[in-house]
Amino acid sequence: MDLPTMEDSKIIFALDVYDRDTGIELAKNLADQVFAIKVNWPIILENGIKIISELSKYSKIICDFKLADVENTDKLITEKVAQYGAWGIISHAFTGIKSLRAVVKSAGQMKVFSVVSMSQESYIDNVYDKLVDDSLKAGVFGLVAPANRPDRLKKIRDISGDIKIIAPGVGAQGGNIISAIMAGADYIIIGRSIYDSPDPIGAIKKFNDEATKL
Ligand code: O7M
Repeated sequence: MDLPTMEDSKIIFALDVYDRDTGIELAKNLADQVFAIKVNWPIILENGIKIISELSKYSKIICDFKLADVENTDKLITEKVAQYGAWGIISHAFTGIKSLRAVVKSAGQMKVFSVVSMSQESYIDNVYDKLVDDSLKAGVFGLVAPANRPDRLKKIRDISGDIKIIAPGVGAQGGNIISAIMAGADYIIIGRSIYDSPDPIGAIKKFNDEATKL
């Protein structure tokens, strides 16, 4: 089935809601304005993993489970997620190359993204270059790096070649879409500024307009 997803949008919508009906409604209405939809634990904990298959009818779904365990556990989780039709899965990188390789190997058709730096200060700030290196060696499809820390994002772009970078932190966390794209982000992850807006479609359209001005 052809998904209505807009291939030239630079927005990945972070669907951080609990409620199934709200989530489905947002996915249906926004799918043709976004590159993909990212789901995190809130909607899974409330509704179970089958919600991934339901949401996949409307858009490419990236499962942001920030895997951070030993290789066998990461493998078990990744294989399970792959059964529900997700387009992508997100892993932490700080657990090391063994775990990252296990995720890549068990992901099947899913694209793997690894977190190499966060939108708030964290202990991985000191090792982002090693995390990029391990991620590239493990063969991930893309990296997660902060849109609201453009200097950091630029450093990550500079050592990452042309691998895809998806970047959270625009809007509610203070980041700006234009500086993030200029610093090297391919896609911008946005949640609250869209789903908390009285007009989520209008909010996404504004972000799309901003992004395509460049
Ligand atoms: O726009 P927001 O702040 O409402 O949502 C941002 C989303 O990006 C939300 O789903 C977070 O879990 C996620 N995120 C961060 O905010 N910071 C990070 O460092 C990493 C992520 C993320 O997406 O990791 C994969």
